[in-house]
This record gives sequence, C-alpha cells and structure tokens, in this order.
Amino acid sequence: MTLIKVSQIWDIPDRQITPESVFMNRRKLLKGLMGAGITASLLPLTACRTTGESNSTLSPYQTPESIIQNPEFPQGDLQITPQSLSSQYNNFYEFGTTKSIQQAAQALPTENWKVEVGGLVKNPQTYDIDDLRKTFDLEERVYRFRCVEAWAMVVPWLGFPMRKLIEAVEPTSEAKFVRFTSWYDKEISTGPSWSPFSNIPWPYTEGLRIEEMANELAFFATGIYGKDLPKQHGAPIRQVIPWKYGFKGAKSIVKIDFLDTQPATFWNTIDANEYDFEANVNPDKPHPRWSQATERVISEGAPFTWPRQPTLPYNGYGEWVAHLYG
Ligand SMILES: Nc1nc2c(c(=O)[nH]1)N[C@H]1C(S)=C(S)[C@@H](COP(=O)(O)O)O[C@H]1N2
Ligand SMILES: [Mo]
Repeated sequence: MTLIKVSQIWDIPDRQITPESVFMNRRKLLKGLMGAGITASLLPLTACRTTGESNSTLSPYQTPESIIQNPEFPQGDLQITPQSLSSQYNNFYEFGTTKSIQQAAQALPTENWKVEVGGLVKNPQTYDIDDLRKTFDLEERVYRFRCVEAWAMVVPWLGFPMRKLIEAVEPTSEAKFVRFTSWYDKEISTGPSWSPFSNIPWPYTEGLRIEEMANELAFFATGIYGKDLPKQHGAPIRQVIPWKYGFKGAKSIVKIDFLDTQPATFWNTIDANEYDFEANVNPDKPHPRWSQATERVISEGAPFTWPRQPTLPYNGYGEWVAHLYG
C-alpha cells in the first residue's frame, strides 16, 4: 500500500482534503512521520488521478428502450456523468486505496453469486443473483452521488428499492437495524489488510436503521448506464443511498442481516469521528479535515480543474428523507 508519495503540483488546491485512503489515524501517522523526520508536506494529500486517456463526449445518456425509467427519478436537468469518467474513478478498497482500481477489480469472482438474507426476519432467504433480478422488477433511477471526499457525480442506476426486500423477508418487530456485508477474500483482494496502527476491519460492512432502508430512495443497484454493474462499481449488487455519503453504500453484497442493535461498520470502526454512522450529506457540517460546503463534479482532466458547486442538504433529497431525522 502506498501511503507516502511526494505531492504533485495538482494536489495543492485540495491539500486540505485527505481522502479516505489515509484511513489510519492521520494524527498518529503525522506523529510517527514527524518522529521519523518526515514532514507533513510529503503526505499524500489526495489519491485523485487524472482520468487520462478518456475522450468521452458529453452526449446525453440514452436509456436503452427495454429499461423502464422511474418517472419520479428522471434525468431532468441533471447532467449525467459520462461513464468513461465514473467507471475509472472508484473507491473499492478491497482492490487498493487509489481511485484507479478498475483493472484490479476485474479479479472479483462474480460467478454463482449468492446473497444471504437473515437475522430477525420471518422468511430468511438465500437468493442467487439471477433470482434476485427476476424476483424484483428492475427500474432505472437517475441519482446524484456524493462522496465524503467532496466529489460528486450523477449516474443512472438500474435496480430495485430496498423496501421490496423488506416486504419479501418480513422483519420481526425486534428488527431495528440492518447490516450489509461485502464480499471479501484475502486470497484475491489486493487491498490492505493492516495499517501501522490497526487491523482493517474486513469485510466491508455498512448499516442503516430499518426506517432508512424502508425509505423509497434506498436502492439496490445491479446495473448502471443500462447494463449490469461493472466489477469496479460493486458487481453484481450494491447499495445506493443517495442522501448519504457514498461510503454508506456497500459494494458486492453477500449478506444482509436484520438486527436489534446498531452494527459496527467499516469506516465508523476505523475512525468514528471522521465517518459517523448516520453520514447524511450536509453542507453545514464540515468533515473534521475539510469543508463540505462545496463539491467537485467529476469531469474531464485533473481533479483540481473540476468545477465546484454547492453541496445540497441531504444531497438534494430532503423532501424524501428529512422527516426521518426529526
Ligand atoms: N465494499 C466496498 N464498498 C464501498 C467502498 C469500498 O471501498 N468497499 N467504497 C465506498 C465509497 S467511499 C464510495 S464513494 C463508493 C464509490 O462507488 P463507485 O466507485 O461505484 O463510484 O463506494 C462505497 N462502497
Ligand atoms: Mo466515498
């Protein structure tokens, strides 16, 4: 794992933003480095990469005719991020801590994929991915997407609302939370298994309150841009929670458990101060190391040239979800 690299000139405008990749406690890291005589200016300040060779046109995305777009979540005047950009700028730590994991992620074994749904439910189920795609009608939704690292995109997901799964498995009245567990195989995953300060709590897990999961916006995606999910986006099924920071959506899900207590989750276990459990997009609540007031829109060229726009409360979905938070 590359933790230290010399800053590039293009890192400077975003030097206050240390990405999730510096996930071992940065203060401890700083202390350690200072002790070793290495100065803070050598710290990696962003894992952002230019998107290099991609020469995408900004032509509007066309929904394939066979796909039903949910009219409540249309493209409207949202500018869909070209797939050549969104599919080459990913967070998927199982395959490394940079944004350029697209190649490495092709090692994800997706054959015979099963999703086990259990815990406090009346009808536990193990679905294979084709069952899932047949049982729940797929629809397309165009959502804004906002990473806690202050970059944003707009993508057309293909999938089904999570509430349909709740209806199918019938949680008992004790179920208050849900844990989502991602695939992990230490023989295949090339991501870090430890840091100098702690073990990494693999597998990646995320969690929601059951009322959040039941909200109409909470979505399981099995596709994007009218096709099955590419591996780097979390094939064959991942969560999409558009009013929360991107890390709340686990990729490549293998297990879903209904629970009576709040589960431990990946980033929250690594640093609860930086990655809170609720993690709603909020321009007025800065991350401990940077402002969340604005966001950079994934675009052609180097990240520091990407246009900035204001961050919207609940990422623009307040009318759907604000009532969940009193
Ligand atoms: N299993 C797993 N899920 C994950 C992550 C990860 O590293 N591993 N990264 C999260 C983060 S921080 C973001 S921003 C999104 C990125 O999704 P994308 O690469 O499809 O845009 O996936 C989320 N889900
Ligand atoms: Mo993220």
